[in-house]
Amino acid sequence: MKHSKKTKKALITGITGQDGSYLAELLINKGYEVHGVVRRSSTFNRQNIEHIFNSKHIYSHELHYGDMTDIDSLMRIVKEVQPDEIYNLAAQSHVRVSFDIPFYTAQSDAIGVLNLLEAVHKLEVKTKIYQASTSELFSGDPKTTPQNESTRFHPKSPYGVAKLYGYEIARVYKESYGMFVVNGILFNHESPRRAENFVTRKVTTALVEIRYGERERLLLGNLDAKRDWGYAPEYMEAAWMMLQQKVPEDFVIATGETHSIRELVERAGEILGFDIFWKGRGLREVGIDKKTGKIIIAIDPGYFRANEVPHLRGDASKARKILGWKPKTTFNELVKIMVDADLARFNGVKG
Ligand code: NAP
Ligand code: G4F
Repeated sequence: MKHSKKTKKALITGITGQDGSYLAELLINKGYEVHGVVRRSSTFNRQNIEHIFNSKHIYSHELHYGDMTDIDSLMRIVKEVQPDEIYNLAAQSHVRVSFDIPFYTAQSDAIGVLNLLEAVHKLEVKTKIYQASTSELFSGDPKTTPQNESTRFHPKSPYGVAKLYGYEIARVYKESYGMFVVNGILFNHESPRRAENFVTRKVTTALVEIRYGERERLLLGNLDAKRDWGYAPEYMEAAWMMLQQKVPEDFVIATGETHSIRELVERAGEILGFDIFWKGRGLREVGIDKKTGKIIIAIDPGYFRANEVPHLRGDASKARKILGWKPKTTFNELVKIMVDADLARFNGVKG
């Protein structure tokens, strides 16, 4: 890939993840030279970015081995790339898993942010930095919805607390050293590239398999939790917009709509021709397909969390006003996009 001298350079940590892959596409389309931090793993996990970097060539010039927990690697990469913009998307991003590995989550999601900020500060590289903050900073108490940039933080998980440190240390480096650092407080955003252990993708992949007789049942945790789900590529556009501002400011990015896990299951089921009704309560609740009378959803307490954020609904009016950003894809459209993609994948494999 040849690049002119004036081409802007971006460095994306977490480039192999859902958001990183969409952001890389977006920036390349805008004419950026895009670099990414990748981790070494024993099995190749670059399916989200293979089409961008042809990354089977392990020594791609744009992909740099590093880790958020290893400041030495971050200093080497920042020094070599000299980026105009850094998007810090890398994180142990699973809330439930953060209860199992709280120390590692703190290392990657809290100290990792400090490592990156300190690398940029020490190297005196003039760059703008985007920090991937989250609606998991909020308590999710229904009395505090909709949540905006002024809503009090009260995280409920090791993940949320680690991200709160990332949020605050980003602010401290901005205020102390005049660095351009912004926090994007993004509410849940999903896509066909979402990993299968997040609830949206878990539901869409499982219901497709049930529909085709490949499995009998989907086991879920808390069906009552409510989330504000948007479409991931649109949220990465917002992240880019935040770094194009003259003054660094934090923004909430959300749709303003909220839906329960139960509604998510019903909507995905409807697209696949199921007519699901619910029976029983608590751990005994089941989802039954009216047409066949079969139980296709059941509860597994293993998917419950030690502490839950029950109700998220964001207020993105600041982003609408200052960035001119607003969501385009509705909840129903999002679920349809994801079910259709899983159907295509399923039929591709089978066909
Ligand atoms: P994701 O799909 O889980 O991707 C996470 C990325 O971080 C992967 O590329 C992963 O690399 C990398 N990573 C994890 N630990 C790392 C470490 N120690 N060093 C270097 N890289 C590491 O997450 P996502 O959904 O794209 O989310 C992107 C960011 O936004 C995350 O920080 C997440 O916490 C935050 N966020 C997400 C949402 C959402 O709804 N998606 C909402 C708010 C905030 P491997 O591929 O090697 O594992
Ligand atoms: O899909 P989830 O695992 O996403 P969660 O916990 O909201 O976190 C995601 O969004 C955050 C932004 O708010 C990000 F910061 C974070 O990185 C991640 O991307 O769970 C959504 C809801 C939860 O209330 C959970 O208890 O679904 C509920 N749920 C019910 N059954 C389940 C399941 N979640 C998962 N993963 N698996 C279940 O079986």
